[in-house]
Amino acid sequence: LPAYPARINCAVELLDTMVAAGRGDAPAIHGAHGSWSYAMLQAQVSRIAHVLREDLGLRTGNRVLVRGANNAMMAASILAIWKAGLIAVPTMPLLRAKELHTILDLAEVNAVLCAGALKQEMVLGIAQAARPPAVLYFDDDGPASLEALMATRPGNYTAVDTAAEDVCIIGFTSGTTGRPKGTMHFHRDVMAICDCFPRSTLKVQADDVFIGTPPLAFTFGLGGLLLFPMRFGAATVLMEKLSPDLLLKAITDYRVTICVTAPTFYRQMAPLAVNHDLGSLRKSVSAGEALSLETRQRSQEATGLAMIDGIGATEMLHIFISAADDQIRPGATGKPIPGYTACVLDAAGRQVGPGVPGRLAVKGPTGCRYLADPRQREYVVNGWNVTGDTYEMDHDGYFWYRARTDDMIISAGYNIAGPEVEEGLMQHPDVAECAVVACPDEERGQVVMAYVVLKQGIAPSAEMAKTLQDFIKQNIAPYKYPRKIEFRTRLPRTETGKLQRFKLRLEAQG
Ligand code: 3SK
Repeated sequence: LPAYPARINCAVELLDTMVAAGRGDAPAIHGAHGSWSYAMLQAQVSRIAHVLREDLGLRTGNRVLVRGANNAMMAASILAIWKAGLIAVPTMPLLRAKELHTILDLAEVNAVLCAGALKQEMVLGIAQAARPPAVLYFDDDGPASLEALMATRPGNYTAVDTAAEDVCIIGFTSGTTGRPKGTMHFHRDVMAICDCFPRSTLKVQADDVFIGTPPLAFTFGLGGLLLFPMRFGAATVLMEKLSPDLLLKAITDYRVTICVTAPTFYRQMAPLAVNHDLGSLRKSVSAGEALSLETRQRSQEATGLAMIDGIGATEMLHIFISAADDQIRPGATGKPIPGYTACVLDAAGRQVGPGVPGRLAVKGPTGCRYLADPRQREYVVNGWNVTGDTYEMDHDGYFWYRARTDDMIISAGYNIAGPEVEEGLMQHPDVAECAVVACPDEERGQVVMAYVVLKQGIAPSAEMAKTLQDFIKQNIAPYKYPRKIEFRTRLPRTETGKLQRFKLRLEAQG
């Protein structure tokens, strides 16, 4: 890993240096806004940076919540926030007002850049915020849109001089309890993830073209679909609308070489692959949830490519264990990528040897820094970042996924905190009690399963289940809704009344 200077701005490193190095005319982003070269992207980023500092009056270190589907304006907004010396707080497009206002308050957000299509929930979220921030909408034709202000600003901007250890991003994770945690990362952390996995394992080249599904608001997508290609002067296809067929078609249309998505999407794409020309594809990266042997095999049959599995965490910013090419051992996630070390810990925090399952712990150039959250002490112990995953290491140093250690449900690559869905269900007037656990699912890896006790006099029915599902979709991000609901007359509890969630987890596993 290069030693970064004490003062760097990652937008300069990723964008301005590429243009200065002669890649100005090379394509940077393809998608809904057409194709933007590196020089076009640089000009748009500069205009947004002017708007942030001069129209919104933001000052170095201020926080900007940014929100939109994957496209060039969303990417330019994040880069502009960095170039202007501000801190990006990306949020998932599907979040609802309740989740947005929590993030606005926790991160003490000063301003918001939001896609026009997501205005409704944003307005509601801002209305509930303790200190409502200024907001500008993009991909919006209103007279006060971000684009209208950008049109009045020049396409060059001298980046704010930032320290390598200034925070540039606060990535939110819903945590196991549903109480969101902000993870803070420095400019040098952004550079470090670009110089680790994509350099050593993925081996990105300047003529690569990336595509994939994770939102730019999730650090998996931000790195895999924007920062990694930019670090190498490569191109990315950012898709606002996603379906397996659309993605496969785009692979053909843009001659894509690297696909980055979660196992669920690979499973959906596999049977459709025969209808598409995937001859340009060189690599497929799978992360965000555990990759089963079956999915690896099905995908390999469909594309002819050995999948590059990986595990990352918002706390670590990106992937820290992976394997590619002849290093792949099907079933294992891989080995710590150069720069990182990993081990397995027992319940007392002691390292255990090969073949013994325990908590996966990792250290390296990036690490967990929660924003004002006491859970920091649980995540970082003796210098190790202790993840929520149970792993086993083998004698060759490969790491094998075993299970989630906590209440997190990973469905189609989305992290969903069971307790948050429980809280949502409890808001419904007909629900007396409930418990939410993961249920294994062939298609999505896991799905959210709710065991619900209805209030006296309310009859369980398919309509009632549908009502509860719709209720959750309206109140929290729709991808969190319980796809399975089972009505019970009571839930298993200890003598002291503590819910025995583990019993339900076992039941859900069949
Ligand atoms: O494995 C994950 O879930 C992940 C999380 C954050 C960033 C990157 C990855 C792969």
